[in-house]
This record gives sequence, structure tokens and C-alpha cells, in this order.
Amino acid sequence: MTSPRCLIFVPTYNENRNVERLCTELLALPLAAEILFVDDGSPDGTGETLDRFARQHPRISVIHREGKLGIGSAHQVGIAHAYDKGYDLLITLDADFSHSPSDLPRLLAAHTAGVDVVVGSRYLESDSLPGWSPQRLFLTWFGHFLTRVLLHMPHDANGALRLYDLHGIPRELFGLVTASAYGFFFESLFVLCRNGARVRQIPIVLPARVYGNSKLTVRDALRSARLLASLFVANLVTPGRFLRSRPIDKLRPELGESQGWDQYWTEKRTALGSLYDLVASAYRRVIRFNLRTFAERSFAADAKVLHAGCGSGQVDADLHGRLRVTAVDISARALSLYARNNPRASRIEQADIFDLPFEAGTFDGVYNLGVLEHFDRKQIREILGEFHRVLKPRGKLMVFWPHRRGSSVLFLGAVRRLIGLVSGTEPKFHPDEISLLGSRAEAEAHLRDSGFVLREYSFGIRDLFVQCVIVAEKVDADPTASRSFVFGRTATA
Ligand SMILES: Nc1nc2c(ncn2[C@@H]2O[C@H](COP(=O)(O)OP(=O)(O)OP(=O)(O)O)[C@@H](O)[C@H]2O)c(=O)[nH]1
Ligand SMILES: [Mg+2]
Repeated sequence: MTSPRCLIFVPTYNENRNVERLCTELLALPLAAEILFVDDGSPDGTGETLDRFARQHPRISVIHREGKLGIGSAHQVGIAHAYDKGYDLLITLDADFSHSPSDLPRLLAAHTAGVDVVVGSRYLESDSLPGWSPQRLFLTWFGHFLTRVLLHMPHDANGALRLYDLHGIPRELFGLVTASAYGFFFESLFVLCRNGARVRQIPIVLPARVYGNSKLTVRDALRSARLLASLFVANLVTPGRFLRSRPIDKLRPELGESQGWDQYWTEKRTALGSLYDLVASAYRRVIRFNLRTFAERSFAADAKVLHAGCGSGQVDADLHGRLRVTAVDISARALSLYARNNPRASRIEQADIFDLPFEAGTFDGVYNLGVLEHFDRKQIREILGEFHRVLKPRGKLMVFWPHRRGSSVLFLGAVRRLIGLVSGTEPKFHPDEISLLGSRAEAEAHLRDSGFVLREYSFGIRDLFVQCVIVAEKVDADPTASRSFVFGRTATA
């Protein structure tokens, strides 16, 4: 068996007094690894020193960047390079000798079958942080405490001494990491762990740097704290955001502008938007249960069902074990969220619910949640007509439709007016809801227009009086035939 190809990566910024010795020690290790530096235009001449070494030693190479772009973004460059060049393993470390090159063989030895990441940890043994100032010690311990409690990672998530098994880790996972500065370390380990990476730790001793200055500023620490808080909230509200996406089966760019829905599905960054998301996520737990209950009652096991207007699909996850779900939406952005939240969906494709790309009689069932209220009566009739067409005879339609006097409508309306009074402008939490449902009779009228009969209507405590749940059945072959029949009877009456 050939031994794995290994790349050692080191980011540098003003490390001129360290890199010479570092290169010497790395080259002397009993490893046939290549060594890559990413230097961000260090004013102290680090880049030139490294270039000199690279000329003398073919195993060393240097990437120069224009200015100080951040330690996290430097690591991303190293990672991309390692994947691009087909390395099997990537080892990363700091240049300031807080990570000892002599630890690298131990890091490699800890990489056994089934291990995706090996992390050097300062917290496995006592006295691992000699020579550190009390402030730095406190900051380090506090950071570790927060990543353990808020992100549920028992590891030393803030260190750079790591080994990545590039075959075990899908490259796209690093694309989910957003931090360009020090937050990169805990964010990347968090994303890897959320996607099932197996992490092993080895104890390391991490002495304070001898030469040069720390590049960690108060601003960096605050940025990390903000990122940590936002990861914590996002993990509660939209946990699927951190998961590797399943590919979308078909995109239709010819559908063009998504009528503003792409913008709606772009992650909200405002404080108010986050608050709305937090409330919505609590409610989703209720709706998820309700959806599962009604879906079990309405659709037979293994039924082929269409989720028409699937959005981000945060409540769909329980359905995929029992049903074969095809999910469609006009917004490509929504579909990428759906794909992350629902890796087990049968099919995900971009489509217009007014013009579904499926043959007549394709599905046993059709469902959606919070879609129809955004359209006017004529449009609802067209949409239901399409659902009717793609359903098999006696196929079921299940719709979650917010009620005009639903608790969330009343609550959000009051919040909006209150904020409007205080700030002068009323915020908009979601696209306009022009056709909220008022009664069972209204639901029946909409359905009758399109060739369905109502089988079940529910509005109650089970979902805290938010949405009506309607289950209907396709009763005739063609809604236009149904209408002429009704008119005919009226004419003869
Ligand atoms: N390319 C690049 N490297 C950086 C940047 N910021 C820091 N580094 C390097 O990243 C490694 C870690 O940085 P340090 O300043 O030692 O950060 P630290 O280890 O958290 O802090 P101290 O050990 O207290 O100095 C070192 O090799 C730095 O030279 C950057 O913006 N770009
Ligand atoms: Mg350091």
C-alpha cells in the first residue's frame, strides 16, 4: 500500500523570526509531507524569507496574498489547495511554535481508520498552557467553556493544530464555514461534527509564543463571540443550515425571477428577523407534529406525494421515512434550504405551481403549508386545478391554510402595529397574505370550484389556532367537467 500524501499548512503574518526555524524543523521530521505557507503580505519580510526557503527546498511552497485577510480565510486557501492537488491528509498548525512540529508524528499516529479529524487539545492534561498571561488563560478557558456549552462540542475547538482526512470529509462542508478570522476554528469543527465527522483528540502542551506578537485583537474576540452567539441561535432555529446539502434534481433557470421569493428565503440577518425566526421555530415544533399526524391519516404508506410550494421544508423531515416526497418550489434559494433540511426527499426540483412539470395522474397525494393565502381567488383556482390534474383519481389534497382570525395572524398584526407606532414604519415579516381562510364554507367553495370534495376540516387547539387543515379528495376527472355539471343543474333547476 502506498503511504498517504500529506500536506502541512501554516498561515503566517509577521512571523519572520519564527519561520526559518520552523521550516528547518518541519523538513527534519520523518515525514515525506509537502509544506505550504500562506503569507498575507507580512510587512516584516516573512514572505521573502519563505520564498528563499521555497527556492532551496522543493517540498516548500508559498502562496502570497495582498494584505491581512484573516487566519480563517488563510486556512480555507490551504484546505482548497489540499483538495485541488489531491492530497489525502492535511495537517495545519501555527507558525509561532505554540504548536510543536514534534507533535506531528503523534497527530498522524492518532489518525486511524474511521477517524476524520484529529485535534490537538489543551484540555486533556493539566499544565498544558505554560507561560500564558492570566488574561489570555481566562480568554482561552472561557472560549472553550462557551463552545462546549453552546455548541455541544467537548473538543478543543479553538486550536489550529489539526489533521483532516480529506477522503473522509466532503469538500463542500468547508463551504458552509463563513468565518474569515479566528471563529473559523470552532465554526469548522462545529460544521464537521454536525455532519457526522469522527473527531479524535490528542493532548498537547501549548507554550506561549516566544517571538513576535499575537495577531488576536479585542475586535477578533468580539467577532468570535458574535459568531458563536449566531451559531447557537441558528442551530436552534434552522439546524439544517449546517448540513451538507443533497443535490437538487432539477433547476429550471428559464423560470426566471422567482417573484421575490428568493429574497424571502435568503437568511435574515436583522435582529427583528432573527426574533421572528426564533418564534417561528418554536411554532414549527407544533406544526411538525400536526403535519405528521394528518399526513399519516391522509396518505397511505409509501404513497407518492407532491409537496407543492415546499419552501425550506423545515417541518417535512419526519415524512420521508413513510412517504415518497417530490418537493417543488419556484425559488432556487428555497430549494437549496429544502435539500439541506430534507436529504431523504425522493426528488427536489424547481417548478411553478401554476404549471407543474408532471403528467396527469402522477401523484397519490399533494400537500402544502402556508402557500395558498398568498394568491387571489382566481389564482387559487388555477393552482388547485393543477393539483387536480397531477393527482390520481381519488388522490388526496392536504392544505395547511392560515385562518383569518388565527392566533399568529392576530399576534403578528399586533406586533407590527406596535412597532409601527414606535418607529413610524410597520415591519414586514413575510409576503402579503391576501387570501386568509375564514370558514369551512369558504374552504368548500374553493375546493368545489376545482373538482375536490372536502373530507376533513380542522381548526383548533392542536396547532394553537394558527392554521386550518383541509383534507380533500379528487372526485372527478376534470374540474371543468365538474363546473359544467354544476351549471347544467343550475340551468335546469
Ligand atoms: N495568513 C495569515 N496568517 C495569520 C493571520 N492572522 C494570524 N495568522 C497566523 O496564524 C497563526 C496564529 O496566529 P497567532 O497570532 O499566533 O494567534 P494565536 O495563536 O491565537 O495568539 P498568540 O499565540 O497569543 O499569538 C500564526 O502563524 C499567525 O502568523 C492572517 O490574517 N493571515
Ligand atoms: Mg499563537
